[in-house]
Amino acid sequence: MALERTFSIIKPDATERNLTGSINAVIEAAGLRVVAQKRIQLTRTQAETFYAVHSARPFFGELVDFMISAPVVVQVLEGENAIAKYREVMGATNPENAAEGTIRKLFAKSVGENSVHGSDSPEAAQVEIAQFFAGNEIVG
Ligand code: RTP
Ligand code: MG
Repeated sequence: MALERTFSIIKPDATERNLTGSINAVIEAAGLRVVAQKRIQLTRTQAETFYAVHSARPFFGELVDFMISAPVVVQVLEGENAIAKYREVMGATNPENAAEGTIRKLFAKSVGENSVHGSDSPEAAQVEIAQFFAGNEIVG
């Protein structure tokens, strides 16, 4: 099976609690490789663009406020079946429903402040990676 890439964000609730390394340890233990990574402060416009698909949802304003409330770590992860594998490693959106050992079960605070984002399709991965990384910033 070919190597695949997915886009990840370590969200503000996790960076605030100094959990970047702990989350990366779970990612790496699952066989995914961090091939690009940077810590940034999202602007409101960047957060709105990133979550534009949810702009009509009642939680959109709260989501954008949360995503700009502290720095995030944006990442590209590479591995076999990386998109589906990372969704599995993240766990369910609501940590109350997340399986044991998943990042959200281990670290998430709530359905909103749930520690990580991962792309949900190859099309989304491509768009999301391109929003934050130039090709020469990704080293596989
Ligand atoms: P993500 O896009 O961040 O990887 O999360 P996801 O696919 O598991 O969940 P999605 O349905 O795409 O929702 C995006 C993010 O919006 C926040 N959310 N808040 N208050 C709420 O009911 C609610 N529902 C979703 C979460 O931060 C979720 O990850
Ligand atoms: Mg999503």
